[in-house]
This record gives sequence, structure tokens and C-alpha cells, in this order.
Amino acid sequence: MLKFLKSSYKKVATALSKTRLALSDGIARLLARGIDEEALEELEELFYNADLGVETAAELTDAVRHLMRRKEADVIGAIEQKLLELLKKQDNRLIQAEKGPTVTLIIGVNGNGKTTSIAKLAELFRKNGETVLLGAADTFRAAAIDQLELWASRTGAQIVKGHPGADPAAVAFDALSAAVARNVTRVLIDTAGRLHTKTSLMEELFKIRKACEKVIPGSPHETLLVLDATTGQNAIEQAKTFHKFAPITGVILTKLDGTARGGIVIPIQKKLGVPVKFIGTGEGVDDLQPFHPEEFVKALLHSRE
Ligand SMILES: Nc1nc2c(ncn2[C@@H]2O[C@H](COP(=O)(O)OP(=O)(O)O)[C@@H](O)[C@H]2O)c(=O)[nH]1
Ligand SMILES: [Mg+2]
Repeated sequence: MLKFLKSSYKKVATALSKTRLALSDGIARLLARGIDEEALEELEELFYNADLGVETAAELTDAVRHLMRRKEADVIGAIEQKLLELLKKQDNRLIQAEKGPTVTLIIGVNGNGKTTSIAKLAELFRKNGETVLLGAADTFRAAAIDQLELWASRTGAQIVKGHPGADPAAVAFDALSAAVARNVTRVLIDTAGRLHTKTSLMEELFKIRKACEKVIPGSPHETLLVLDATTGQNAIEQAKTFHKFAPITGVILTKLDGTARGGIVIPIQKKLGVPVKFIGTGEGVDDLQPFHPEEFVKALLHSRE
């Protein structure tokens, strides 16, 4: 089953304002000047600078070039249509368990925003009438457990934790068992993200997945990789590593509010073949929006209404 959730267009538009300013103002400037071959080169650079990726930048520029030959005028419309076409190749809806709790594993490099995104998801699901349980499987640092506990109390979520240094797979096992016993509808599992011990991190994720499967066959239903939009193309390399060991069903792209390179959504979907499911639009608990391609493209190219 797939699920739609509402998002706040205003927050998406505000978060994308830096990217929009660079991109659509640049396009408007070029259009006003008249599109010749030199302008097309500048246009391609604008696309590239927004982190849309080399391929997409070239593809969009070609579409505009084509339009110019046909002496048609709706350049923005053509870019919009092309971007939507690219973004709609993936299904951005959430996966929902047929029955029992839906389990989501949250993975990614430290500092990308895993724990904060879990808090935001807890809030979103609670508002959607669900009961949420958090599993504190980032047992590496005591502070990580405390941080999650604080978010649990702020968002009214339940929490299952172990002591610092406990086996993360055992914590996941306990969290899912508690969720089943208590009829919880949504479980979110926080994990560690220490990149310097890559192999053991990937083994740890494998064990966590196995523990989930043992308690609820078919779970985790979603494995969401948290990527930081401000790290640009590097995010794609990170994603490839994780995807190899823990197949991801979607991406949470955080910190879109802090970058003029919001176009990274497109190469992420294109190169990984997985959908972006949520975008982070700030540090507050309401600053996570389900990803909707139409809304995103509108906010990228047009304005805040
Ligand atoms: N501006 C902004 N900051 C964010 C966003 N998501 C997370 N952060 C910040 O990123 C930092 C690291 O987040 P945290 O959840 O602890 O990362 P973790 O190590 O992956 O669990 C915190 O200061 C968060 O407030 C976002 O969408 N926008
Ligand atoms: Mg964390």
C-alpha cells in the first residue's frame, strides 16, 4: 500500500528560495537579453550550478535550444515540463504495511540529520493520527540516545532504548516487539552513522534488518537514507555505498533551506534509481515535507505563492 501525506508549499518555497533566486532570476535575465548560443552556454552553467547534474543540465539546455529553433516562447514552461518528466520517473509515495506497524529504518552519515528527521517524522505521523514508537539503535554515544529521548517526549512518541554500547540489533528487536505488543502503527529506528568504520557499520545495518525481519516479516518496510543537500554531488557517492549494503527505498534530503543547490534532488533520483520521499526545510519539528514533484518544480522556478 502506498500513502500520500500533505505538505506545506510555503515551507518548500521558502526553503528553495536561494536555489530559485539563482536559477529563475538567471533564466529571466538571459531571456530578457535574448537567447543566442552564448546565452545557452550560460543557461547550462546555471543548471549545473543548481546541482542538477551534468546530464540534466545538458538535456534542459537542448530542450531550450530546440524551442528557440521553433521560435516558440515558453522557455520556462519547457524547463518545467522536462524537470517534471524526470522527477516523476520515481514513485515518491510512502510504503505502508498491509497490517501491523509500518517499520522505517533511518540510515546515513553522522550529522546529515537522521535523528532530527526522525523527530520530524514522529510529529508528522502523530498529526496524521498514528501512534509512533522510536527505536534508539544508535547506541554508540550516550548523547545520541538522550537526543532521541528528548525528541520522543517533545513529540509524544514512545521510545525503546538500550544502554550505551548495547547491540543495535537487539534494540531494534525490542522496539519492534514492543510495537507489536502495544499496537503501535509506526516504528522509526535511529541508527549510527560513523563512516570511518564503514564495514562494521554496514554489518551492523545488516544485523538490524535481520532483527526487524525476525519480529515482523517483511520489515523494515522502508529504509530511508538521510542525505545532506549542502554536500552536493558527494551525497550521491555516500548513497551508492549505503545502497549496496542496505537497499534503500527512499531518500530524506535535509537542509534544502541552507543551499542554492536544491537541484540535487534530480541526480539523486536519476543516479540511484530511488525516490526522494521527504525534504528537510529547516531545524524545527515541522520542517519536513513529503516530496511532491509538482510542488517542488513550482517552488524551484516560480514563486512563493
Ligand atoms: N537547516 C537545517 N538543519 C537541519 C535539517 N535537518 C537537520 N538539521 C541539523 O543538522 C544537525 C545534525 O542533525 P542530527 O539529526 O543530529 O544528525 P544525525 O547525526 O544524522 O542524527 C542538527 O543541528 C540539525 O538541527 C534541515 O532540514 N535544515
Ligand atoms: Mg543522530
